[in-house]
Amino acid sequence: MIDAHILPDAETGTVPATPPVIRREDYKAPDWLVPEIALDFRLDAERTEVTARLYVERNGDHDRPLVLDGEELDLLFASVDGDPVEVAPEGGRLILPLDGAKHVVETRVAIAPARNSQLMGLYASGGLLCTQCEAEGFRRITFFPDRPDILSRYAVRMEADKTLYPVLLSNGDPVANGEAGEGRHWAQWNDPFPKPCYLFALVAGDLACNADSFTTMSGREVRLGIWVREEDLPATRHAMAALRNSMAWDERVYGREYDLDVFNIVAVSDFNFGAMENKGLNIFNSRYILVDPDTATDLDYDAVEGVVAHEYFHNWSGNRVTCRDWFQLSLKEGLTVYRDQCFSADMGSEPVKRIEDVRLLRAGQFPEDAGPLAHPVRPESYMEISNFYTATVYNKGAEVIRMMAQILGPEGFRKGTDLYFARHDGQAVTCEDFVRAMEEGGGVDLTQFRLWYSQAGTPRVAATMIHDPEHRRVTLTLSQSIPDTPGQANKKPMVLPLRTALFDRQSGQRREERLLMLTGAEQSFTFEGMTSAPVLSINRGFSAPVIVDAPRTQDELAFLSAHDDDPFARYEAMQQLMVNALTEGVASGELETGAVIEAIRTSATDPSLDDAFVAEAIRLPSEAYIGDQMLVVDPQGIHDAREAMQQAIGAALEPLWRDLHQRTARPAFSLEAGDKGARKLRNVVLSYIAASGAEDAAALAFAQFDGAHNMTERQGALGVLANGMSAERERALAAFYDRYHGNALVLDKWFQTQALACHPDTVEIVRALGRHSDFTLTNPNRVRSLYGAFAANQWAFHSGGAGEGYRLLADLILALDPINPQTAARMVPPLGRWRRFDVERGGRMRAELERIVAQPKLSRDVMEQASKSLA
Ligand code: 0A1
Ligand code: ZN
Repeated sequence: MIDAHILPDAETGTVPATPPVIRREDYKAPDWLVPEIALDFRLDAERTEVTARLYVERNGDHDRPLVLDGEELDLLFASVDGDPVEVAPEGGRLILPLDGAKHVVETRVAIAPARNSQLMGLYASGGLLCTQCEAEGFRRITFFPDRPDILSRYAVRMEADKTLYPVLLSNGDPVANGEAGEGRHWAQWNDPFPKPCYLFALVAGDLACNADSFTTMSGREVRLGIWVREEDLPATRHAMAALRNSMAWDERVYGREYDLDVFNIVAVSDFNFGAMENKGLNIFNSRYILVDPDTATDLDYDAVEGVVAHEYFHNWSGNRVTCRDWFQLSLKEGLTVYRDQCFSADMGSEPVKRIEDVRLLRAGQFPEDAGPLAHPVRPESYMEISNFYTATVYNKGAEVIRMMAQILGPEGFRKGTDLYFARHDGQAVTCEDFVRAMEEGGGVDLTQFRLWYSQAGTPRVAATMIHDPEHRRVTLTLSQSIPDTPGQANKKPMVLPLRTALFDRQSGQRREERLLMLTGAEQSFTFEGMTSAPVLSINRGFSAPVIVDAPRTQDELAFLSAHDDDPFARYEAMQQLMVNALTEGVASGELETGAVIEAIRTSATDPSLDDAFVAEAIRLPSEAYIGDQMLVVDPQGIHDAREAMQQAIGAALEPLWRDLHQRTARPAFSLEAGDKGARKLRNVVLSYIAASGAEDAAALAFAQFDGAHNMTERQGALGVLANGMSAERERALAAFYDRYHGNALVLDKWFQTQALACHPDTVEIVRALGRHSDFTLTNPNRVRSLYGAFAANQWAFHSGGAGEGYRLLADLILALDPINPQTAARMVPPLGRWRRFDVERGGRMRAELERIVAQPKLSRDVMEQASKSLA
């Protein structure tokens, strides 16, 4: 069958230069509904036959045919109401004129899972057969109207070789199984909940199960299973605990109970994204399930907890209430990310979680919102929906929900979500439906707030403060502006909830905290009873996802970094202090280090702060973040300034670092919060010792590497060594490889650490690693661990005078595109940032994008990203 991501033009048979654009405003309700579907799989990696019986019903009064989507399907047979029909797919789709109101349409197709390198539809991964259908993968399994507003009840029968595939799983509840002769067996699964086809899933393989159970709030017993290779069973314990905690949390916080008798999770090695919330059968990238102290860092443990929760929470926010069309993706993703963020905050440290989430937003979403791929949380159009699983839809979408929760308050927000779930259970709905439920449940008017869904770009807030000693009054004037983004100019002022407080400089006391609602282009707020000019603490807790320009001296920022009682604001003051020193250092060539060193000393010696927070507070902002604050990014200048700052901090406070390095050592591993915090701080401290230039630094790092009883400290030390040029660097990398090369997830870390290194030869090292016998284009984790990390390494990626880094990435994109277009497309945005760099670098980046779009058989995925990046 034709390859639908390069769909030939129906008239000419040529590949269109740019793929067609799908628009939100063109949404039409489906012509035909499919309330029931029966699927029968004869599974085989080389050739699987799929028989689908669709019970279709005409939707409304019309005479349009039934149109079934299909992609790379070999049609073997079709019938309508039992009568065979002669029909050939047109542009991949099957078009069937039907007379009556209800019909039974049956098709049989053949597909080839073993040759499915896109990892969409039914594919083979490490001896397993598994599926990925979101967003439009179901059409690669069978002919079906592949859109999320068609909800069907699924009955699934699978038959497969009993030795190769002893375990057969699908959505819903298992109802029967048996022998099929000739060494084959079968299983039947029925899912009583109508669902869109993107939530369909099937897994067949030789899997072992970590089995547990959970009693729901109404007393129902749910069987839980995490299915992995036998040898990986011990590494599923943390995921199981996270699942049980998520189930209890969703009952307690949102009143949401699980609804089936079984809940299964399967871990697979080859997966395009993180995980997938298929009804009752979540499928995970194994990196978000398998953790043990020897192979996983604390960040990995936290990611497992967060992603398990995320997928579980989708059972309500996504599955029971789903999306009408893909423009509404943030309806389920923004809400579910917000839910998983709150869950993780409850399981660990709320301030540290908030800092991590904001760092992620600033690293991934702010640049997206400021570049050629900027789009609203609810996009208006797309060429390939896979390209819209973005930081904007997910993370900015979560910030939008967080702001609503803040405006409504906890009770109002809960009333809003209760109303949303009750009103729309079993429906496919829109972001607008969600906002309306919030308005009604919370009793607020969100008319202007809706702009958060439609206007792209990160709002900027400028603050000025005037103190009038005579009237003991402070006037805070705030103005907002929203930058133009592709296709959007002259934007309207938005609703910006800004938690703000004023601090008395003398006493160190907080005078007042208010939630200021900035809704106009400019507004003034007054604070009475202020005898002296206070220090402004604004956007506390990062209450709005905006950039604030508030003129505060380094001295005031140092004051806030030591005295603000909002932990996020305290962290933020420190970051701003560091950013100011670094950007001024880049501009003037003279780095002022004193204020930063003193502020770091204050935080690092403050006994009231926990280690995890201190680790966040004292870390320098990344090179990329510093670049984001500049008009034109100067990768070399930033690198030099940051290294010099790191060195100055390392040297000035060396005794403190050595003391902390010892104090944070632990005799044994535990996941207890204090121990996790100690490990986090220990790694930051080690990097300062290394930066100090101390002679024994490499030896100390190697000792940490070699003696570590956990991966957090081992990888932390490896990262520190990888940045340098010591003999220990090579020894550690070789030892790490020898010890872990049999474990794919840890080997990813070996690739990633080298690609992230601040080392003058990183481009060459990455090029060589791309040819390493353990490197493969067919595994997305491996590709991301090498090239994704490299493109995020600002200094290395932009260093080569002739644009070597850009060429390396573009070569990768072109080589990967025919194998896995989704993963290839996700590598394009770093090149699309060309406007942020000097003319020479920008020109070279553009040239690579032009080389990409000139490629004759480009996928729709890469074509969209590369052509938009050039515009
Ligand atoms: N809905 C999933 C993300 C996801 C989307 C597409 C995929 O296809 C390759 C896979 C996963 C989530 O939010 O977790
Ligand atoms: Zn999700």
